[in-house]
Amino acid sequence: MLTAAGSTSRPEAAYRQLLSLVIPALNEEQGIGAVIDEVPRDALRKMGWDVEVLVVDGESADRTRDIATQRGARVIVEPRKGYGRAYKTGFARAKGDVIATADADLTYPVSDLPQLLELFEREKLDFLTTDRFADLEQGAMRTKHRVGNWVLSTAARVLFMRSIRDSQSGMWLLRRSALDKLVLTADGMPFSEEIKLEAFRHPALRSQEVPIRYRVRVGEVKLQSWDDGVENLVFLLRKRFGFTRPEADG
Ligand SMILES: Nc1nc2c(ncn2[C@@H]2O[C@H](COP(=O)(O)OP(=O)(O)OP(=O)(O)O)[C@@H](O)[C@H]2O)c(=O)[nH]1
Ligand SMILES: [Mg+2]
Repeated sequence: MLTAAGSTSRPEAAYRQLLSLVIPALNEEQGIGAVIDEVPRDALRKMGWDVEVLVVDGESADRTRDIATQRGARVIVEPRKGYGRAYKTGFARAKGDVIATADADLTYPVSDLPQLLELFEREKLDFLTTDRFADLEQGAMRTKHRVGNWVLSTAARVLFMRSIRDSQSGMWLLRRSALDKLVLTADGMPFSEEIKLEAFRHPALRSQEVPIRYRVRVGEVKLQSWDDGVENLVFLLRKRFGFTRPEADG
């Protein structure tokens, strides 16, 4: 439509899109409020994006759910354990055209969502993942975790021949239309590497990894370095050599 002045005017509502930020949370009362507050809603709104925040709570025993609700998030309770399980449930309930993810522990730069989304749209990506090694705040990743992440990322690169530097990063952007093309079987921590490998090796999807700042965690560490590391490695091998089967969904 042309205005009297001759410039193009857009009826705003017709061009608005929805971004869903999905956050899995298990006993994260120290971080969840600040993560939700960090969402740069005004900057995103100016870019034409509304935001819904979905917190997928694993029956936290602390105030996580209350705090998230008070901050305006939609809270979904998922009693079935697991990081991947939480994401599968969150993705199924998210309404956005694009889905973004982050932990509830303040490690990921949620305030950078406008820049990440701008790049995502400019490059017409279907999936964007982030590389935490590019800018690690001091103390953000203990040596043990850094070595483990390096081993897992290298194994993923070698086994799948994809140039992913950080196979364990938990901040992604995903176009809803790409979701159906990804075979996501993992219920636990391996979900993180699985979603990247699925996206990067799909011939019809455009995927990219971009550097981010990774910050020191608030709240209690849940990761069991050794158990989770081994589970991730076994998962990689099984996925590479064809032994994974989709776990019950719903
Ligand atoms: N709903 C749900 N959330 C979970 C579960 N396990 C972990 N989470 C959440 O998933 C996110 C990632 O888990 P983290 O413990 O931070 O794992 P990590 O980032 O690899 O490890 P850190 O370096 O300690 O942060 C956090 O927001 C957790 O609260 C679960 O079983 N259910
Ligand atoms: Mg974390």
